[in-house]
Amino acid sequence: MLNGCYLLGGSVNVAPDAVTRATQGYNEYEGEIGHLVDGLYPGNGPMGEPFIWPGKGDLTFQFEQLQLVAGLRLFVGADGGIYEVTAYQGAYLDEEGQTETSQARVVGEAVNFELVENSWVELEFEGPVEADYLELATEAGAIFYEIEILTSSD
Ligand SMILES: [Ca+2]
Repeated sequence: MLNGCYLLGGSVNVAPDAVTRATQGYNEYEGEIGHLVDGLYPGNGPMGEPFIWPGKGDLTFQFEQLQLVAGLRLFVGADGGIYEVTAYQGAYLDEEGQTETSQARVVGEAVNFELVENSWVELEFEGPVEADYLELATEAGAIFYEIEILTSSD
């Protein structure tokens, strides 16, 4: 279902360019969002610090302009889970810290059910989509070390 072939070839990580936020409210987290884009994760040298949701949560990524996004990959820790990403045009994080989608259009969705641990997990749209807002959701607790948002190089 998720072969990830084109994600690995010639794509560019734009996660450091995005405004990355966790939704607010009942989704408490531990660690810092900056840990997700510092380039450090287990296996590439220095261990890196995790970003942890004890319960569940949503992360959002906002771009100033539309980006052609192929998908997203996560380096997850010792807590395999199910991850879902939705790509929007026109969504934003409102003052309550929730994704506001009433004026938005969904342009892509991807889910990963592999439940792997201590590994990269890929979420790939059916094809690259033009999006200015991504929301990554988990249904349970999660440990993330790094997130890359991959553009299509074509
Ligand atoms: Ca990291």
